[in-house]
Amino acid sequence: EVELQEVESPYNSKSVSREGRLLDEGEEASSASKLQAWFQLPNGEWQLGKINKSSGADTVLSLPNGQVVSPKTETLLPANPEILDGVDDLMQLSYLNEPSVLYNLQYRYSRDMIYTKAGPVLVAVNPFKEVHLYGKRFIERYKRKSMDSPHVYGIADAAIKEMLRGDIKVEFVLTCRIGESGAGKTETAKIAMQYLAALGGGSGIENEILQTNPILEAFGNAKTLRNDNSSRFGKLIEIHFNSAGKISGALIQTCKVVQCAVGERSYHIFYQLLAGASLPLKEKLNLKNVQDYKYLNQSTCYSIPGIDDADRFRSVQEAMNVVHISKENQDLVFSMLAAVLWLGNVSFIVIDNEDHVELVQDEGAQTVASLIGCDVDDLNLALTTRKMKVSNESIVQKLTFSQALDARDALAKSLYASLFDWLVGQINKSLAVGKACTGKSISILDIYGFESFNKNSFEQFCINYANERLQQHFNRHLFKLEQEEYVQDGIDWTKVEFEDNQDCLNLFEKKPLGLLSLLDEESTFPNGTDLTLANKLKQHLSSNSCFRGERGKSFAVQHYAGEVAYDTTGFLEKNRDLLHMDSIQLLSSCNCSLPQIFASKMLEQSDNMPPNPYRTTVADCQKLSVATKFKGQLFQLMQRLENTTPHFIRCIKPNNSQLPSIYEQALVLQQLRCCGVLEVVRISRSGYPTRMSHQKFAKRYGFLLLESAASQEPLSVSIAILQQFNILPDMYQVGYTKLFFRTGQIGALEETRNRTLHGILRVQSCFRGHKA
Ligand code: AOV
Ligand code: MG
Repeated sequence: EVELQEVESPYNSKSVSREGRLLDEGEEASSASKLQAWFQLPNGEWQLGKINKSSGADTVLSLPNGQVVSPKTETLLPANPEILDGVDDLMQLSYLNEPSVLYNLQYRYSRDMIYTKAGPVLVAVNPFKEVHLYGKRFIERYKRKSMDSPHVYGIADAAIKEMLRGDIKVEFVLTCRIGESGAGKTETAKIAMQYLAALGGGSGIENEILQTNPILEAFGNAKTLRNDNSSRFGKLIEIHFNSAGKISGALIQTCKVVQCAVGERSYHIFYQLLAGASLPLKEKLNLKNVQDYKYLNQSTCYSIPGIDDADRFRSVQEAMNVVHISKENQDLVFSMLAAVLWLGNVSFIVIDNEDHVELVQDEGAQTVASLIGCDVDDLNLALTTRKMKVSNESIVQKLTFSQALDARDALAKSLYASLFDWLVGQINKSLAVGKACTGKSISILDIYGFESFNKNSFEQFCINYANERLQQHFNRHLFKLEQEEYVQDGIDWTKVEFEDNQDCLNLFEKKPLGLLSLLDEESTFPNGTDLTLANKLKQHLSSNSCFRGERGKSFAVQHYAGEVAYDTTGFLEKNRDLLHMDSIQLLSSCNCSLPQIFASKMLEQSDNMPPNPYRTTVADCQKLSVATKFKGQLFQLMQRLENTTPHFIRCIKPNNSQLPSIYEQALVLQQLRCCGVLEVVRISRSGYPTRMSHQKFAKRYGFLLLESAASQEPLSVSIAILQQFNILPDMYQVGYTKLFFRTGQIGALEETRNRTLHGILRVQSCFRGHKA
């Protein structure tokens, strides 16, 4: 058990009140022990100043650059004494104001101590450079407990121990605000996996688990403006252990909503394939240069500095071998990738004055047909016509130019999405836990965090909804855990209420008048448009305090992390995600196994659909809307989270340039606020953050007693100390095993103890001097 020791400065109890009164009126700080305070510059940055003089309303302080300022005292915030610089746990800070927290993280960051505890949460600040904190040597130290500074390894170790003790599932949750994406969630998840693999390894399956990373990253990550390796999917990996604590298997669940944006590099695997395919493979797939593919040449970015795509391709192939994806299947995977690329080059010509089109039977169309195993004519029919049933009669409707382009892009997208799901399925088969399942597992969740851009669309809408759900999970657990300890130790405790985001969740989920229901309803109306959707939302939801209608097609939601304005442009189309029955039928008629498998999966999904009024009817194929499907996946994920003991790691991005050693206060602060780190610490502290067992307390302070206690029982001694020092009853609680103190209470005791010890030492040394 970790005891939270509070280090207190002698000043705290007297000179600096919590309200920010820095000195007693008229008092001057002695030059030897100048008090410090936070002074805010006009640009918002906080600077640590030394107080020269304070006369109540005004304070004179000197800034680090020598400048002397005299602001109103009330504009200053108290700073922690130097002895608290860079503490391991923010809980130990006497003053938990924002500049103090920022300073503490920065102090550590500049010394490559990128991990800091915030009570029960681990904060990780992205170093954007190699830090020497990982690998065998460090794993060994955390395993032997010879090192205990905050670290992912430490959390992973606690999780393993916890799991082995009982048969609970343990969970890591790696979340952060990724409006500034690139905070380090995926890297952190890999570091945690490294530790689990090292401790639970032996059978070789740990290597298979580690090798899933390069595969999933190649197919699911892309370079974006914010992160060269941005995850475009959410992932939960459940690692199972046998009763001896060794890894027995794993299960991966993914949750996908984000599409690569035009103008950014697409998924890594396309570039890797083009750069790294062997000559025979290139020939077989008719591969050209990156510039030759429309889906890739919309962006000017073809490479990532410092990354060799060809080299990465070989790593992906090796990883596929490790997870037992056969050579034949690997070839099929690459064929599907090439088919997607070539689909982008498929074009149409208008054949009549009604804008109806026909496929251009060029190299693009022919290559697609041969890669997926169908006739070019069938491809033409699937992309340029639509079979419809009108009162039991089949009719064929010709598509217009733009409808045909949409059909083509939808086919490419669903081929790629199916391929990704199929790969995850293959990996899961290979890592299957099987009969040896003991129920002991540790899961790692690496999901996209809260996003807020200048323009927010359907993707952000889904991502932020997911984050509301996760935030609720975070709140419930942290505040529950903390309070459980009080209850266990039998202290009198009135529950602390915490910031609840239930209202926002209701705004999304309420039926029939919530954001998701209304979106689905509008998606089923043939005449629904983004504007009618926006109007409908405004009409029904304006009374909700988390909702605000905006001009035109926009609306805003008050999220836990701040208000986000969404533009409904494209919402209906993205939510309907039209893949026509004609395309599915085309895939099932292909003489290539993967398209057939994909098609039957799609049909299965539409067959297994529960009765749901919010279905979109597309030709003959009924599909769940994207938002409803996403909600379903999210609920499954949350259900699994609910049955676990979570450990949270919050990743923070210190700058937007992906550069080391740059710490932007405002950016960090924004993220700390969004992910509620300060609240967690604050709530933890509003309780009784300092805890000491009766024994320890009696031993530490017992010698200060003027009159010996009634009994030598630690509890009696403790009570006698509390009485002698006049500690007010509402400042502490006596538990069955421990004493619980509010912040700031141990300070005075420590001061007396130090003074007394100091005095004793002086007397002793005098005494020794005499003897000599
Ligand atoms: P993300 O997962 O949080 O973004 P990543 O984990 O991909 O962010 O991290 C982004 C980059 O930061 C990595 O590619 C590394 O260069 C660097 N980095 C992160 N953590 C470390 C570390 N511990 N040591 C060294 N470098 C690190 V996104 O997936 O975009 O939200 O959707
Ligand atoms: Mg990531």
